[in-house]
Amino acid sequence: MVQIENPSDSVLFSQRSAGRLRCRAMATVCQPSALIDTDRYPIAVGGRRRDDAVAAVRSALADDGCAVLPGFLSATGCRELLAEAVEREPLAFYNPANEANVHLGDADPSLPDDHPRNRFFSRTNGFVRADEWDHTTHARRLYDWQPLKDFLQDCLGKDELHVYEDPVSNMIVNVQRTGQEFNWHFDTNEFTITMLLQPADEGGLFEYVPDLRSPLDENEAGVTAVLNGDRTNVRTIDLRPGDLQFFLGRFSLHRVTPNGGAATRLLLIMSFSETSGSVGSVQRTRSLYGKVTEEHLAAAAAPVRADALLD
Ligand SMILES: O=C(O)CCC(=O)C(=O)O
Repeated sequence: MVQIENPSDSVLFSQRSAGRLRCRAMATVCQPSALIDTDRYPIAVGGRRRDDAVAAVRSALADDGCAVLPGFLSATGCRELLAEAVEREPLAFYNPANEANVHLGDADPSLPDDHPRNRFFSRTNGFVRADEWDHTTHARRLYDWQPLKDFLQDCLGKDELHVYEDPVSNMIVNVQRTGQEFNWHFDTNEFTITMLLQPADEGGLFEYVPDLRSPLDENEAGVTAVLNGDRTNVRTIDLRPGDLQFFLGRFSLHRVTPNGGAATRLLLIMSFSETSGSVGSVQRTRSLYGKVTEEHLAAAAAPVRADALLD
């Protein structure tokens, strides 16, 4: 049942339950706040519980580059965001190459064969692109909701936070069907915000190695050790549906282990940026999402980057 908070907010939307289309009807989309468990996380109002959540995230991020607010989404949020993801899951793009290096980029034949850049591992997950979510969807309305952005900005301790302007990848769903995996890699963004919508029955775990590289050092030896199976600093998180995860993926190597169960793992990823106007590189965007736009081609001529790290 869709919760109605503001009758003036009527839009057309499609509703699905457990993967089956129920109806397409004139309905009222709930307010973004109804997608969040605001009793537990009253993010739109000041006060101690909001301050405590902000402090908990900051402390966890400073400790190891990852923080989780369990049960951030309400039951309505879990249901509606999952329904939208299930509806779009068949549209996910899978790169036929099926393998990638830690930069999700090209090999470099001028480097040795055992350099991380030249080591390719299975990457079989897919992504539902941002342009599959129009402004009427619950996910897009939540992404654009100012109180969420303000809360995330406070949690991340940033002076400014902008919605990532990449029209192909700013809000996506990572799709991992049975047997699919996402190899060890770094992100282009300093931080990533995720919400698990549907876990794998088995496997599909998020693993990471905190702070493995820094803005001034790719730490190729450390990356090579992890690729060779060194698990000394590997941490594993078993996320639950509705959890909100903050993750400093530009510096922490991370992966999602193979999905060993029958259920498709679905994870909503929202990207934000400290600078306005940044978009992904042409190579990475094409490889991950299967398409680039005029914005990507224009940005390639004048890139906006905070550091000189490879992607
Ligand atoms: O699916 C996940 O938990 C993480 C996805 C991820 O690593 C990424 O999008 O960079």
